[in-house]
Amino acid sequence: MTEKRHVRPYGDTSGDGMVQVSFTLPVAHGPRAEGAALLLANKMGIDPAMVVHANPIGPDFTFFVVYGSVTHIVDMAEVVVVEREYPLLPPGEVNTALKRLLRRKLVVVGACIGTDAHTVGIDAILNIKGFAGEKGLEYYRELRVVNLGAQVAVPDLVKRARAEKADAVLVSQVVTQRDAHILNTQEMSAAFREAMGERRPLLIAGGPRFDPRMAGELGVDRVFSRGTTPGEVASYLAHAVAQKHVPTAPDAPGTSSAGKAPKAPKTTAAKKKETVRA
Ligand code: B12
Repeated sequence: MTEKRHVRPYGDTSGDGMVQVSFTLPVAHGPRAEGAALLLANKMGIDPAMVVHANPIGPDFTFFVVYGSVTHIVDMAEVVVVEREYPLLPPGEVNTALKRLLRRKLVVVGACIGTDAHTVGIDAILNIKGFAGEKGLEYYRELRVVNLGAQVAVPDLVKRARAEKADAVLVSQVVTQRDAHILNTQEMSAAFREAMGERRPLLIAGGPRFDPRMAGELGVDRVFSRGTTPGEVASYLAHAVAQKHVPTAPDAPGTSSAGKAPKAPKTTAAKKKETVRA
């Protein structure tokens, strides 16, 4: 099917613009709170809007669900996404590629940094049991995975990554309050640059609220967002190592095979129907 150039949300009928949004206002539950919710919805371009759910959250707050027709139209020619620039490989092909390129195992160190204790996401990528029917990186014969778990301080991560001679460091950030995910990741990438310069490992950040376009802002080589599968990450690692393409001696001291940043992923004004996950 050919993609339409201009699109609006679909609710009951094609292009009717119907959307549903939820939010909380610091206003006591009641008619004034509902009026405020409708006013906000109108200002967001939802007109007409209906409050379909309003629930008090304590004495001074109200949670809303508002349904209505949004006035905006999306021009698909203006959509910018990160395109995956590498092929998705099955585990056997990732192993073969890494073995051919490195002649030793690729070392991956993973952690949740800062105060973040949400380990389910990074475990989904690293643990052998994996995610969405795919085995995690621990399953890959040519990967050695060190999972440091939750609430790892950046200096400890850098120290451990150096001790393990990490080729790639994978950090997870789930909590986004006060932009903690951004600030923690920037602190991490700056610390690796300061400690290791050009010999730093490949830096990969992941979490549900990251946008794959944020790699430059975060100072990392690649960003993975919600729904990422281990196979996508393993394929990226193989690709990044191939980009560097310099085979190293087995376990040579201080070698960091994937350390050089690969080219930033291409962004493109979308010819695609939806954002392609990194
Ligand atoms: C489980 C959970 C917890 C558990 C965590 C247990 C654990 N060991 O992980 C517990 C109960 C400890 C917890 C605590 C808290 N939580 Co909590 N938690 C959740 C919950 C329900 C699910 C998260 C999850 O496991 N998702 C499943 C995994 C598989 O998905 P994922 O993390 O997105 O990971 C995928 C991708 O993002 C990606 N990915 C993630 N990391 C990485 C890393 C790399 C390198 C790569 C490549 C990919 C990648 O790959 C994964 C697979 O696709 C979410 C709500 C929700 N439904 O998402 C809230 C949520 C994340 N928690 C939240 C909050 C606020 C908290 C607390 C602050 C609550 C409190 N007041 O105490 C504390 C914080 C504790 C701390 N210090 O971090 C908020 C965060 C809000 C925000 N904007 O920051 C959420 C969104 C709930 C909410 N709606 O309010 N939480």
